[in-house]
Amino acid sequence: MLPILYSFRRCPYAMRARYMLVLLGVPVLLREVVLKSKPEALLMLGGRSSVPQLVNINGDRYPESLDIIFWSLSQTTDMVFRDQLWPESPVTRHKIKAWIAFNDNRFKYWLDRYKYSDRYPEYFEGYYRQKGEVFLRRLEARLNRFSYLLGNEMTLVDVALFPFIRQFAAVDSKWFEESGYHKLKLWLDGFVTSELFTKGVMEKFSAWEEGSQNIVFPRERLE
Ligand SMILES: N[C@@H](CCC(=O)N[C@@H](CS)C(=O)NCC(=O)O)C(=O)O
Repeated sequence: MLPILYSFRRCPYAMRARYMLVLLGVPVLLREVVLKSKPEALLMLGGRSSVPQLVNINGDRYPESLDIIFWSLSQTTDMVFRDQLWPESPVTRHKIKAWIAFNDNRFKYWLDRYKYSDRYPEYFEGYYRQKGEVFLRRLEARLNRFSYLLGNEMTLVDVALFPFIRQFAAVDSKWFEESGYHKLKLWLDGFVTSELFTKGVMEKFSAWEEGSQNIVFPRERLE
């Protein structure tokens, strides 16, 4: 028996959780959810029914992407890699949390408005994009100094943020391609063009329903 992960392929929160599972080779049973018709098994957990959510074999519940990310770290035996992704230093940990909080609370707000500007007619799409670009500029400045956001090695902050930047870039990919965020484009490409992402994290599965065959995720360890 393996833990169960409720996921939605295109959700950036679910994407970052799945990325960690693939990166660390931590297996779960994946249940692909259709947000408009969530399965009874997910609703029956009670409380929030957002995805991703993980329920381990003891019935412990991890209701947020970050909970799942930290759970996946607790499952790996590769201590060197674990320490790289989530370094011991309290200062670094504080920075990682602060960047993720800014992304999830502030940037996501403008990302949603930029992506669905027709639903927020108070302003034009360009206005929302400019608001989001405040964050893009900060990321670009970091990446002008290092290959990753906190140095020359990937940490949790890179994993947690890239699915949101991917979404922002995809709203108007021509604009993003032609923009001056050169380092950010390279950083994002490094994630989204990797086999780990295209074949592992983004593998397509049919919606889960009671009685569906178990899907072990990730299917295989991808380097
Ligand atoms: N803070 C949550 C956010 C998860 C979230 O908002 N997921 C969206 C899909 S991207 C969702 O499930 N929306 C439907 C709902 O909230 O019922 C996390 O980090 O996991």
